[in-house]
Amino acid sequence: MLDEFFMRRALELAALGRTSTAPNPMVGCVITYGGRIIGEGWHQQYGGPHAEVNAIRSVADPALLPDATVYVTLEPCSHYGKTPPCADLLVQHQVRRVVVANQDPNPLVQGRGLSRLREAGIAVEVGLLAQEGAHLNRRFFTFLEKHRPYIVLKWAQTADGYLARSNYDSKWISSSLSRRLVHRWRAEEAAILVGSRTAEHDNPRLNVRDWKGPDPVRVVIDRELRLSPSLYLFDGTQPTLCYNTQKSETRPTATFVKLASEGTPLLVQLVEDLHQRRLMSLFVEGGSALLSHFLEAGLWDEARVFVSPQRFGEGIAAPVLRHVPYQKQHLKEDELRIYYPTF
Ligand code: AOF
Ligand code: ZN
Repeated sequence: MLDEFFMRRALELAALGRTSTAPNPMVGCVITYGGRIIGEGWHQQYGGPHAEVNAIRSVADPALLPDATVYVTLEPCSHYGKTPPCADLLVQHQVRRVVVANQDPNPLVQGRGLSRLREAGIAVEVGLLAQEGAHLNRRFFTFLEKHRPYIVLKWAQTADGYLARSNYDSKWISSSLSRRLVHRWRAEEAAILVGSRTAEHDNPRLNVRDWKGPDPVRVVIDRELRLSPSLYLFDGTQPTLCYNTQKSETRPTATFVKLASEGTPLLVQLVEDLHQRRLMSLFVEGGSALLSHFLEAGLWDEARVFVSPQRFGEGIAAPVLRHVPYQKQHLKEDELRIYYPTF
């Protein structure tokens, strides 16, 4: 019971790195002695010290460490990356016991951190709150295991299932509260994608304005390079990737990436390229055709759908997720449905 309590605290600490650790995982660490917390830390910043280092540093009396238990949400690393191995640090301090939620899928680690601790005579337990840990780091795990970004689809629809009116006017379907939440979500993903029709009709900025957090890399698909350079997307304020079938070229306003027009499906090529660029997650904001392509290709990990009480009676139909269970939340006027694929 106490173990679970401390691991929950470690997960809570890990989550503080939500917008600043990618493409690293979020990791939290709690150190206890005699059932009390004597140290805490988390991985705060990509490239910065790992959770265990921060937690050890926070301990006022290091003489207690040989009798301490360390709770860490991810297996302590065994490699020299931007920082020295955390497993070695815990061995040096001869801590008594280490409790871990998830094993690190990074090929440089993958169990080696755990063996190093065990070889040094430290008691090691793995798997406490593993589901919660895997959910927290679902982007990191998907990125390493599937070699593509974690894909979040998002749209807003009316109660009668429309995404937009027939003239593509889709402004103001969801409430202002829902739209603000979208800005928070944008800050949590590495990249944000729209199709060319949405880019043209909505002229979106795709940045984070109504929340505090980093702007994602903007991504647009424009096969024939027909989009106007005067769109906000090409204003040079944020890194922008424009996938097309015509040319590869780097400009101050955007990086153009040529994909093959035949063979491997375009979306598969796109997510493979994002993986190579180490963009760990992708937020897809529309339009309807693009969202449906991702759904049909089974290329998605989460769909967040706002359902507003409005009715349009006609228009562009929203994608349909048949027989996929969802979690429901109420947000002022709108209902938010979160779907996870069942395949
Ligand atoms: C840990 N504790 O807090 C984190 C770990 O380039 P580096 O040195 O920052 O290493 C990044 C890798 O280390 C990352 O891909 C993952 O495997 C592991 N992250 N490990 O022991 C931490 N953030
Ligand atoms: Zn480490």
